[in-house]
Amino acid sequence: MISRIDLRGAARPEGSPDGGIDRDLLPRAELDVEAALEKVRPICEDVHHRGTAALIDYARRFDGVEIDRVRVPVEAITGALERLDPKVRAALEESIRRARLVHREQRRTDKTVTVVPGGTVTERWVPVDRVGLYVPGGNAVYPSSVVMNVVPAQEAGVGSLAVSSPPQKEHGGLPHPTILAACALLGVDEVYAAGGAQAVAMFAYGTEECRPVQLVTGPGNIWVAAAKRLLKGRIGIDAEAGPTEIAVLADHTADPAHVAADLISQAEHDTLAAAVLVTPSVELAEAVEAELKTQVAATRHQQRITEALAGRQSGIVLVDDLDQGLAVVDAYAAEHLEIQTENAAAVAARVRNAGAIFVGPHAPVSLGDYCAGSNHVLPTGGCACHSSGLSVQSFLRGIHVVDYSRDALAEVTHHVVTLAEAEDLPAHGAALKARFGGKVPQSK
Ligand code: HSO
Ligand code: ZN
Repeated sequence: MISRIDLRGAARPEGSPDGGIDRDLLPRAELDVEAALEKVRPICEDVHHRGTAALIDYARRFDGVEIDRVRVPVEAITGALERLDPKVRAALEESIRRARLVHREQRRTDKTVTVVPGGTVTERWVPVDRVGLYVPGGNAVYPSSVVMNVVPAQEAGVGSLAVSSPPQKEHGGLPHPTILAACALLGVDEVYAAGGAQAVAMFAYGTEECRPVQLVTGPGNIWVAAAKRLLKGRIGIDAEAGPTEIAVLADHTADPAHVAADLISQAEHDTLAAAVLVTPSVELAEAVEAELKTQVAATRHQQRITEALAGRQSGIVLVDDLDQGLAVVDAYAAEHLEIQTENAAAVAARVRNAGAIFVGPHAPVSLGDYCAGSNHVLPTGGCACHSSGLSVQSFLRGIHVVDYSRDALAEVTHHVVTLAEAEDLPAHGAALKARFGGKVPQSK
C-alpha cells in the first residue's frame, strides 16, 4: 500500500542547501490553490457586497443548513459548556493549561538599543487589535484547534478576537458544540457559524454582524487557503495550511509498531494527508510495512487512512545512513518530524527544516496535537523551510521607535546627506539640514 522510494547510493553534491536532495524525488501532495482561487473569488465578492445574506445563502448551499443569523448567541456558547462531557472538559482544560505555560514565555519584551549617546531605537511589540480565528469542521471537529489559535492570541494581548467554524446540520446550524464549549472555556464569546472561503471573506470585509478583522489565522481546507491567498494584503494571514504531514526519521532502534501507529495517526486526518518514513534500515521499513497492514485493518477510519498512505504524498524513503536521512528530512521540511533514532536529541539538534520536531520514543505527534504545550498550527507543503508555526509572535507587530537628540542627529547628518545624494534624493538630506540652518553641521 505505501510506496518505497530508494535513495541509497544517490549522488550527494556538497554544499547545496538541502544536502543535494532533489525535492521532486520526495513524496508530496499537489494542492492546486491557484485553480481554487477562481472559484472563491465570486464567493468573497458576494460576501463583500451582500454580507450576512450571502453567508446565509452559502450555509444553505455548502452546509445544507437554514440559518437566519450567523453570529452564535452567547447562550448557545455557555450552554454547550454546561452540556460538555466532564472528561472532555478536563482534557481541554489541561490542554489549555499546558499551551498557556509555553505560549506565555514566548512573548518578546520591548528592547531599547542606544545607538549613540542620545540616539535610541526601541523595538516595541504591539498586538494586532482584532483577529479572526478559523476552526475547520470537515472530516473531524477540532476543539483542539480552538485552543491552539486562541491561546497565543490571548497571550499576545489581542484585544478583540472572533472565532468562525462551519454550521453543522446535526446541530441546528451552529458550529459543533465541542467547539462552542472550547470557546466558552477560553472566554471567547464572539463566534460565527460560517465555514470555508465565505468565513475568511466575512472576517476580511466585515458584515452587519461581524466587524472586519486585521488578521486571520487557523487551518482550513483548500477553499480557506485560496481565500486567504486572495485576501492577503487586506488582512494579514498565518501560513496557508494544507493537508497534515508527518515524517519520521528512524533507525534500527525504533519500534516498528510505534512508527506505524504514528504514521497512521496523521493519515487519519485526510485522504491527502502525508505519512513519510525515512530510514537507513531495510528491516525497519519491512517491519513498519507489516505493522501498517495489521494496524490499518483494525482502525476506525480505515478507508481514509488507506487512501492517504497509498497516495503519492506518502512513502518510505530508504537512505544510506542518518546523514542522508537528515538531508532528506531537511529537503522535505515536514510539518511534523519525529526522530526515533539512537541519540535522538543529538540527531534532532541537527535538523534545520521542520514545523515541529518530536524527539525520541515518547513524543508522538498526537501528543503535540493536543497536550504537549506546543502549537499544532504548523507550516505544511515544505513551507517549514521559511516559516514557523503559530505562536504569540504571529499576533504581534514589532514597531521601531526612533528617538534622537539634536546632538545625536547633528553627528550623523553628513552621512545621511551623502547617502541621499548617492541615491539622487537630495530632499532627504535637506530634511536633516533644515534642522541646522540649512547646513550640514560640523561633526565632532
Ligand atoms: N495534526 C493536526 C492537528 C490536529 N490533530 C488536531 C488532531 N486534532 C495538524 O497539526
Ligand atoms: Zn493530528
